[in-house]
Amino acid sequence: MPDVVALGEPLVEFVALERGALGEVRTFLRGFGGDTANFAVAAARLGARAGYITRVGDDEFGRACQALWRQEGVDTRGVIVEPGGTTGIYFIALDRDGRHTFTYYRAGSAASRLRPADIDPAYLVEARCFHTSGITQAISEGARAAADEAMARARALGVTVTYDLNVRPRLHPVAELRDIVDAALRRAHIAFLSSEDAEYLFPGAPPETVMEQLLTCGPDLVVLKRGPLGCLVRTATGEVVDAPGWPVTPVDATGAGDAFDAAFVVERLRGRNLEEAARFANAVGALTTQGLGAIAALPTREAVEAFVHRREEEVAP
Ligand code: KDG
Repeated sequence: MPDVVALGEPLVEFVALERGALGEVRTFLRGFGGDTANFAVAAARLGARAGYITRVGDDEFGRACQALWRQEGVDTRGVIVEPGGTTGIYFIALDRDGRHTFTYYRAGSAASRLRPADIDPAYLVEARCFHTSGITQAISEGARAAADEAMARARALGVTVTYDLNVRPRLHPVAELRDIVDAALRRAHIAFLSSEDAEYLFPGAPPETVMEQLLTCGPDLVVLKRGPLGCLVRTATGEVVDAPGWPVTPVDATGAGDAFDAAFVVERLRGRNLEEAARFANAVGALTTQGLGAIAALPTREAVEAFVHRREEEVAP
């Protein structure tokens, strides 16, 4: 029975192996991504029982995704295989500083045909945490309805609901996004967002203001991911945690935010306090930037513990 269940769209990933404009690149590394799929695999690698709800095509890429989840121990009872459907793909172009640009080929994908009837309450009720994202809400009307329905159902069933705004400006105009986020935050217990998400939604606003604003919609806590600076956590009861990042030289930050979310959730489910969960999640985020692509770079619990131990020894007198 999964402890954490995620809902959204998996993507097959092609990371450019040469720096520069996508149109110029000749060689790519095939991997896997999709923010909520990254979350599910990250949780599994950290030792949680994870499950995934989605639709994939009965194409080569849909089969490859399913093989990956089986290999990673992610429960696939919530995966619907759509006859004649296609599985979305995306390309990652990297500039010289490791900054990435995504190009998607996902319109009309099997996952974009997700709908509320795909959510089985009997599956949700087994979980301790349900996770979805702004990307899931952005891919189609049906997927948004499925995400909204699943969040409402999970909450009513007493399951902790976590939601990452994961703003992708190309998928959402900002005006529409504010309403969607407000509604999602009324259903979520924990909201995650990045500094880029905050800047898009509340241009120029300081982090505290953004977090307070989001808390007024109803979540118990908001986590602001600040990349190398670490993260800020604020609760509805006024607790604040500022957990510094772990300095690393990034190769590709794709998936780091999703891995952070999974780590934070898994650590909370293991009974860690906010500070411990934030510190561990920062380490997981940092390690995920050390390899190319989203899922390929997700660390195991052993790798995170070894990293933290090494860093602690380096600073010990
Ligand atoms: O967070 C990483 C994801 O953005 C990436 O894996 C691709 O899901 C993706 C998206 O829609 O951008």
